[in-house]
Amino acid sequence: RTLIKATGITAASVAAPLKLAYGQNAEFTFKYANNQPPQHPMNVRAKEAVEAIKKETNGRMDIQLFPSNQLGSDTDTLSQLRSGGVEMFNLSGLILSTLVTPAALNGLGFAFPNYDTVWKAMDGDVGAYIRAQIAKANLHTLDRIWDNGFRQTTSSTKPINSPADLEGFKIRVPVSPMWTSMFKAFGSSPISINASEMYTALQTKVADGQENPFAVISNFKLYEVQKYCSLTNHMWDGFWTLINRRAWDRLPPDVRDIVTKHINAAAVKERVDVAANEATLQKDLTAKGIVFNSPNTAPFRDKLRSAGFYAEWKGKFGDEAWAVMEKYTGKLG
Ligand code: X2X
Repeated sequence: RTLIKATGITAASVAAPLKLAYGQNAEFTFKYANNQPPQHPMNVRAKEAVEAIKKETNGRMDIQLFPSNQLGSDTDTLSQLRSGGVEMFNLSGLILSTLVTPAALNGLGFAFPNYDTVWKAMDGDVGAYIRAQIAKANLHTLDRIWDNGFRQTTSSTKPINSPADLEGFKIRVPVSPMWTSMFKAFGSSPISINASEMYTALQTKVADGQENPFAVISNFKLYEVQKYCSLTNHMWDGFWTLINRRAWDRLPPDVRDIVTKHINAAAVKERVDVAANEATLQKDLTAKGIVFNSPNTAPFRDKLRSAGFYAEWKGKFGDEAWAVMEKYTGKLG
C-alpha cells in the first residue's frame, strides 16, 4: 500500500494491466450462435474472428461461439436473439423473413445466375435494402453476408430430372414461407423442419428429400441418409450476422468497430473457402455413394412462373424491393 502510494500507482491502474495480461473478466461477453457443425468454413472463420477480436480489444470483448444449434433450433434462437438471451446469431435471411419479409428476397427461385451476381447484389443495393428493413425490427446486421450457397436437391428415392419428379415429393424445407411456397408451386409436399432435426427427419423417412448446398450436405452427413443429388441450383441463400440491438448499443464505439471489422473479414474469407470446396465436395460425395444428375433448370422456372410463384412474391415484397432485385438479376419470373 505504501509503495503504491509512493509511486502514484492507483489500485485501478494495477488491476487493469492484470486483466489485460490474463484475458479474464472480459467487460463484454456475447453468445454467438449458428446452425452449422464446427468444421463448416463459417465456424472455422468465425472462430478465428472471435480470437482476433479478443486480442485486439485486449480481452475486453469475449465472444463465445456456439455451433450446431447448441443454444436451440434456428426458430428458438431467433426468439432468444430478440429477447437478448443470445446476443449474436448467423441466420439465413429466409428464416429471418418470418420476422422481416424482405430478408427472403435473395431466395427468389432462379434469381441469381452465378456468384458474381450474388455478391454484386448482396454487397450492393439488395443487401443494403434488406439490412435497412432488418434494422426496423430492432436488430443490428453486419454488412457482409456469409455464403450458405446455391441449393441442390437430394433424395433417398429418385433423382429429380424434371418438375414432374417434384410432384407429391415429400421434401424437408427450412421453416420459412418462401420455401413452402416454392415447393407448393412445384406440387411437392414440403415439410417445415429446422436444420437441427433435418438428419433425423430424412433417416426416419418423415421426408424423402431435402435441398441444400454441398457444404451442408457434406457437413451434416446427409450422404448417410440420401442417395441422389440433383443440381437444381434453384436458389441462393446466405447467413446474416444479426446482433441484439440493446447489446450492440452497450458496446463502446471502438469495440463495435473491431467486431465489425473482424466479422466482416471472416465472412469474406468464408465465401472464398466455400467456393474453393465446391469441386472437391462433389468428388467426395460421389465417393460416399451420392449419384449426381444435372437437370435442365428452364422447365422448373417455367413451372414456378405458371403456378403464380413470382406474382405472389412480387405482391408480398412490393414494387420497390422487386426493382432493387431486378437491377442485378434482370427481369424476374
Ligand atoms: O436449414 C437449412 O437448410 C440451412 C442450413 O440451409 C439454413 O440455414 C437455411
